[in-house]
Amino acid sequence: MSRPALVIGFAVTGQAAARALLSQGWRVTAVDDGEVSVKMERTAEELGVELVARPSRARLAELATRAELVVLSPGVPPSHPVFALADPAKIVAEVELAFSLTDRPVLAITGTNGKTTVTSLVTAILEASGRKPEAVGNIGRPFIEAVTAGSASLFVVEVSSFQLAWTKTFRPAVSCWLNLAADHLDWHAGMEEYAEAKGRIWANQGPDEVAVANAEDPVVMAHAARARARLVTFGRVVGEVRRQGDLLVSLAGEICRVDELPRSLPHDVANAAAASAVALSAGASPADCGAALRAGVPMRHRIELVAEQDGVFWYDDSKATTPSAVLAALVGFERAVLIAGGRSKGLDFGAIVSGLEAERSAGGPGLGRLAGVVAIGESAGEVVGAFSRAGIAVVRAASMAEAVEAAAAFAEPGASVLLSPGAASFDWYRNYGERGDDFARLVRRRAGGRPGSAEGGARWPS
Ligand code: UMA
Repeated sequence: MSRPALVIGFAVTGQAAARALLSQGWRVTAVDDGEVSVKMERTAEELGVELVARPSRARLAELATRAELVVLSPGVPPSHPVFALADPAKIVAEVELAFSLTDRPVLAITGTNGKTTVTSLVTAILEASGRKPEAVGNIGRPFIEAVTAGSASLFVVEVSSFQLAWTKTFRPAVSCWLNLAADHLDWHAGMEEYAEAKGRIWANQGPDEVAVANAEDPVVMAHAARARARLVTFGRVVGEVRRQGDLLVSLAGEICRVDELPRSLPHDVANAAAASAVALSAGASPADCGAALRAGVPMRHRIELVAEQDGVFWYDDSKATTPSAVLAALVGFERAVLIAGGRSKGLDFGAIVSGLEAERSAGGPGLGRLAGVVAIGESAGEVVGAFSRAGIAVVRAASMAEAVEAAAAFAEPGASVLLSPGAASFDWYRNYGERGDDFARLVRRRAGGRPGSAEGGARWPS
């Protein structure tokens, strides 16, 4: 008789976890608290999974008590009733289950901003070094699917705080924590709990493993001091891998010239240094790092030029779902119209204003970078409040089409329009990709179908 497992959430990860469990001989029941589509029902039926839609507490209690293993999808919040109903020893995050099923090396990347970029860069560097890595996790393909159905020789896992919060044995060969800024405060109880969750990326490592930390982030470094793994640091100007004059350097030697990177905004340099620190720790050479970093990796929805019309450049930065990511993007523009807002994650848009004010105090253009702001989505009111208090012209738009028109009205020739929402997309869209695609489609239609020069390669601000 096969042992019963319960999967919480039956979308991308839940379905992959169910497949993996079935292949290991488990009997799988899945619950989903959201809208269960016909497609989900059909998948469950094909797999032989019992799918329970929106279970009552009593039904969930029955399933949780019966199950010998409870597997969490990454998006299951700490407030989910299963935590009160199941034996904590039986609860496992998908990332941990996947880790337990492979003996191939695992490298893990977490952080508030830049995770996907660094995961992609590390993968590209390892490819340049002749390895066969696969980028998995938050970036797209569930880790659990790749370990059971892939042929990679090692995994580069982009892992969110949601997943790390529940790990007990996750012990990557190299674990990197990029940075910490406010995010997911709708999910975590506060910044401290959010940082604790991220810090778990090092919790189970020992002296044979490597902890890669951002030397310029005090919270990251405070947690790194507690790590038992060998510490490797990176930063824009401080750390073992860092910028030194015109060069990106490491203790193992010179990596490349900074002006050889496809773009060299401060956060690009930090990401390149982080990716090099991880890849060097996993056996790549400085030359491998240089080769991959010079080539860059195409990143959709991250300050991606979608069109140029009448001297105005239109950029899709839909991936920026935190105010800190918006700020990192804005400092790359001399003059921009910002389109911001969406589903709130409990974050403060005022952080963009205070970040620009701080830049002004340090001699930069600061708020002068903003030609205007268009507020969208559920948090439009918060966006209006934050920017109008700072004396910036703000208008509200009720749809993306309206937002594009409003931004065009603000934009003088030579300026850029930047969709960089600083919030989640789920108020108007299914995900940030769909939001960016809709923006790009509307912009291109307005520009008469003339694509931006980014389509054949990157064209970046400054
Ligand atoms: N669900 C429940 N109960 C809950 C919460 C969710 O039943 O309390 C159900 C939903 O109704 C839905 C399913 O669970 O049917 C969704 O599961 P999920 O939210 O874990 O999402 P997946 O589709 O499995 O996608 C996840 C990651 N999503 C999250 O972490 C929220 C994807 O990251 C990842 O690409 C995918 O696994 C493959 O590994 C996306 C993301 O938004 C990009 N990540 C967050 C971010 O980047 O900020 C962390």
